[in-house]
Amino acid sequence: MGYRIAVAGATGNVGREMLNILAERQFPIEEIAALASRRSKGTECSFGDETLTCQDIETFDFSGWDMALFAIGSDATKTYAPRAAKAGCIVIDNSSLYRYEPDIPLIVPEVNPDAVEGVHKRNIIANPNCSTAQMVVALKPLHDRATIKRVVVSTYQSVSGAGKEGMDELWNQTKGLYVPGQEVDPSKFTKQIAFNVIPHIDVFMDDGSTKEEWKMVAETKKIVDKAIKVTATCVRVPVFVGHSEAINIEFEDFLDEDEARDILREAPGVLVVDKREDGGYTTPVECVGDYATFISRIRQDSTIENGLNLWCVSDNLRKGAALNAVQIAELVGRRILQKG
Ligand code: 11C
Repeated sequence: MGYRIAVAGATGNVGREMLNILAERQFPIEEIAALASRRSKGTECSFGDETLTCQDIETFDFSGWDMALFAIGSDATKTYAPRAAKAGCIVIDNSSLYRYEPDIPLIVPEVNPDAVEGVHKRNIIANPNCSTAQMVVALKPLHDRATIKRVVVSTYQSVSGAGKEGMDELWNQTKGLYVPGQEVDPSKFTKQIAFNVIPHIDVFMDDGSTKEEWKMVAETKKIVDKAIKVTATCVRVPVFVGHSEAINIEFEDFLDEDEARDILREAPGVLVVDKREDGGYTTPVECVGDYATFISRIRQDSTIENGLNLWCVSDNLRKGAALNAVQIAELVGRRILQKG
């Protein structure tokens, strides 16, 4: 006995990873459908040893399907998610469209699994932004022990967060810088990304922050605790996959760095790599393809009363998107549908 699962956006960076991870984790599947826009209808994609042929999402009938994992962007989601939900199919949506609506659960299974009960209201569950997902996995166990008051985070986000076009731009621009006449102007990014960093992800807000920064604030509050104050600076870096974050945390109570390390070692979804020696920490290239959120450089911040610093790295296409969506599907299976 298994589930009938659809993956919408199966030809994109995140949709492909959703199929890979469903296969890797041997999700109990009775039938699987790969969906894409009409333009990609007929495109083949891999699901374990099988090859799936993409169907047109516009004409797909969601009735009788248990869950649909969406990775198609907010505009298309607005059209198709309500249709799927109305047909009785639970939508797990990777776009930002529904994340901030009070009657839509926003879930990181290691952090707020009980929120899944809220699925009954609209049949839709939102998946958080990649930079939030990895951060809250690290924050939650520390918050449970010492109550977080404030977080100051700076991100170093890979170009795959901007999709395949972002990855192509980094690749082509880097090559082009060495070949006279083949220079590549910025198009997906606002400035040169090759050998550069850009302190701008998503649109600007009225207060001068960017939407990416705003998302980290709003989503951390919704997932972990609305009392936590967060201030973020989000930066695009010339890395293909893997987001990194330097996180400074101020607690209500004192938390010793050794105890924090022990707590994080036991925390679900976390892998601590923290040796105070050359190479004793994780970098993005080492986290690609992994499920874990890696934590390194755990140390006291002696400039405030109860402060800690840490370095947090994860595969943004996996824990930041596809893996978290599949974990939500597993949670829905265990707690709501109970068919597997
Ligand atoms: C980036 N975090 O790195 C973004 C991508 O709200 O799901 C994911 C955007 C989102 O560009």
